[in-house]
Amino acid sequence: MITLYGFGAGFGLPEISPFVTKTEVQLKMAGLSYRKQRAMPPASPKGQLPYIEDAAQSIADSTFIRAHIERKYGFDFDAGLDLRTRAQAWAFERMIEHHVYWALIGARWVDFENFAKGSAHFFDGTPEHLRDRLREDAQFRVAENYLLSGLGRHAPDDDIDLAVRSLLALSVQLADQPYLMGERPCGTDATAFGALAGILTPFFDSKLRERAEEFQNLTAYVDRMMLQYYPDFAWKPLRQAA
Ligand SMILES: N[C@@H](CCC(=O)N[C@@H](CS)C(=O)NCC(=O)O)C(=O)O
Repeated sequence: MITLYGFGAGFGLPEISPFVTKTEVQLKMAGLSYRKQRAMPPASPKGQLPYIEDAAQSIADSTFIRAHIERKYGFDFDAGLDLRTRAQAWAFERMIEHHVYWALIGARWVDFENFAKGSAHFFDGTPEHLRDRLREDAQFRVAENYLLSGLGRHAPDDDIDLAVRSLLALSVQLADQPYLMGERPCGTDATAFGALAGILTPFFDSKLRERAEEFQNLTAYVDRMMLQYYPDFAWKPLRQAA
């Protein structure tokens, strides 16, 4: 059986990491049974989560895991899509992973209040005399990556404006379809769901979340996908809880 290594539930989400969520949803889409185990990034062959173990193989990186599933289990995540639509799905995935994701990271890690209530707790189990230092180092490293992503170089709120343009592109593409590329879920739906749910979780207050909530087809999409792939999870976006 496949073992999926991820962070686990938290921050009002069934899985903290958008990339682990992508892989978990793709395992569900492919109908493969798996067990899930908590891990931290240094345990992964590429230093990031997710990674999986499948028989004697260890595979890291959500896109390589997808390729492994397609090759080994003969499951085509984009079945029914023609070549042009597959190319578009790939382009949307790159936009989500290399642009929208970094806006989410900015809101979670660079914003001090959100960091304190969220990712800072990753270090709760570390020796007390090292804890603050480890937290600071980790936040500094992520803030540096945010800068290198390009988004972190802009004036406050300009980064959000740019990210919202990508959310608009997703919203326009989704339109009133059930899934991004039409009537059936495809591989990129797992990616979009992971990132959008990560932004929309009410656990964090952010301008990014507020702006994302304005796209009603995206919020409804996340609600639908949550119900479909995590039916037992108590998803409580604020707009419903109110
Ligand atoms: N390209 C990777 C990205 C994975 C990724 O960024 N994972 C984050 C968690 S969401 C991580 O492990 N970050 C720790 C680090 O970069 O040190 C994938 O698709 O799996």
